[in-house]
Amino acid sequence: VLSPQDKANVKAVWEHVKGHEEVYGAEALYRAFLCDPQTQTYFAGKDLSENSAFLHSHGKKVMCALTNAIAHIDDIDGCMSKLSDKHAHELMVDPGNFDILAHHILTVLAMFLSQLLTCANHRSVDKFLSCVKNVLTSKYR
Ligand code: ZNH
Repeated sequence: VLSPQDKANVKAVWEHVKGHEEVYGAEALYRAFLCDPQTQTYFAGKDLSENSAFLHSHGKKVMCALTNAIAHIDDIDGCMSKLSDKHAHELMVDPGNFDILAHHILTVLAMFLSQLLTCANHRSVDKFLSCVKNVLTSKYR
């Protein structure tokens, strides 16, 4: 559960992510696909090479979904409900992959926003990404 302080920390960090969703998202996906090749299996037929159009468009979608979740941080469940259906019933992504992607998103935040990613902020964003994972994997049977 996110404390009021966690929510404030996540929002403070995300003020600096807004507007950069595409670049940060593409970098996080690129790293996930490179370091953890099993994540590629869900993207058969897509161009996953560095800076590909797909990495940019999909990275933007994923990060903008997080921006939206942070705008509705008291109702992450509600605002990600449709996305949760899609991941559970259509995409069927193994839940372990969410931890992998979260790790690479945090790495990218550390790269681009170094001083802002204090221990406290890192921990709060980590908790937030784990809430998102719980929502996106909650409808699995
Ligand atoms: Zn996911 C899709 C988000 C994780 C896989 N995604 C997607 C989208 C979004 C997202 C927004 C779009 C939708 C529509 O269009 O309708 N994701 C997300 C988030 C997360 C995720 C936020 C966390 C953080 N995913 C994930 C993972 C994986 C995935 C981990 C694996 C690895 N997704 C996916 C796929 C898809 C998606 C496969 C589809 C793509 C295409 O285009 O086809």
